[in-house]
Amino acid sequence: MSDHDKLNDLPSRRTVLLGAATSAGAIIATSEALRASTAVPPQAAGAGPAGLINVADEVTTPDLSQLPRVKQVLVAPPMLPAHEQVATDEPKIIEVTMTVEEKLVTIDPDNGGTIWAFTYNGSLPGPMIVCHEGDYVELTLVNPETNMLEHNIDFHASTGALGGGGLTHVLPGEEVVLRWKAIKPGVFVYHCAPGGEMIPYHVCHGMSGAVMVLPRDGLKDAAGNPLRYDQAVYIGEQEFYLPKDANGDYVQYESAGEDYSDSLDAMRGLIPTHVVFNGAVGALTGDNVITSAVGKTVLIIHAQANRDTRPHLIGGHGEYVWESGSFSDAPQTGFETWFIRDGSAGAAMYTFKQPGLYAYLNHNLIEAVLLGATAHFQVDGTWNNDLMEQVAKPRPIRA
Ligand SMILES: [Cu+2]
Repeated sequence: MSDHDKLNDLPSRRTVLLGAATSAGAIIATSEALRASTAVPPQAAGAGPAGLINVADEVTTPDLSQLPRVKQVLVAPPMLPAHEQVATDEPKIIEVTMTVEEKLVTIDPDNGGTIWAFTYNGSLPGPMIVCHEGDYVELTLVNPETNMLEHNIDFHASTGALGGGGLTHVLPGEEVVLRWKAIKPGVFVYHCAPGGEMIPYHVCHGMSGAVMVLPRDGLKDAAGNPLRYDQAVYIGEQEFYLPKDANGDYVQYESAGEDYSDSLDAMRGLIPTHVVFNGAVGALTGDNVITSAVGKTVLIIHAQANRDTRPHLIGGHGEYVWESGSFSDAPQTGFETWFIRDGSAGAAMYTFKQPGLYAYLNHNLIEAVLLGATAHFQVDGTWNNDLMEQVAKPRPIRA
């Protein structure tokens, strides 16, 4: 099929959204499947929780009118929003806004790999939300009229209603407001989950992010001693399955959703073309290197919504690791490589002891080196020969 034919075969946005039966591409078929499979009305929030399947008739409504409200300004990874490690006040309602942007993103600058990504606030992955246990997160999720597809959000940090997925379906031109209480401290994934095949399609187009729920009194080791960080870094690992043409070149598409059928075919093979940190090969290396210094303690939050990964800091260690992401549990210590299960986030803390370049990567080295899952830390400081010294430079072998 030529590009021209492809375009002519694309359904209009309205028919896509309504799932109308037309001559149609795969998106329409899936949109219909979506409506049938989710069994959750898109406007559930407007009708109240009772509009959902299997929700109790009786609703307990708390009085939150006395709680302070704070707007959290979200930022793109690897940054985190400004936050306190130890809460200095009582629980509050944290207001955040995320706008869905469907946008053409370059995943692989060297080889022409692009994707019409689905993003929260335009970044891959979506921005991190930070709160404390007992706070409420109140999200306004905006799906602008200019978008093509329906989206929602499933917060693994939340409790009930498909993680909010059942209450947050928004069509282009709609917004929805969801509030959930952070009762579980830890780091967690969030992701889009519109239903059926659209779930992996959206997640594998970048639509995931992370939440950090800190204990009110901050992080602690197994003995209860405080653990504090000087800097926090948010690594969102995502894998992509970019369709290729008969020549092995990445296919370029004209609009969001046009790659639907090709993408599902590529995903069924379970072999990603790219495994990257923060949206692109090289997003955290070279000019984008993360800087630190000897003596600084860094907390690295690593999220992966769809695939297992094995973070490793070359030249350093996971001194404290919350491998499951739960801050209810004491961190384990002394990891060489740790494991992040798909659909979860974990956190590791390390204090730099030696200057130089550190690679932080997925220690499946094929994924790190050939597919992109590598970040770099450039650490300033004074070299300590007690820890390591090149005793003799490379020289001819002596007899
Ligand atoms: Cu989505």
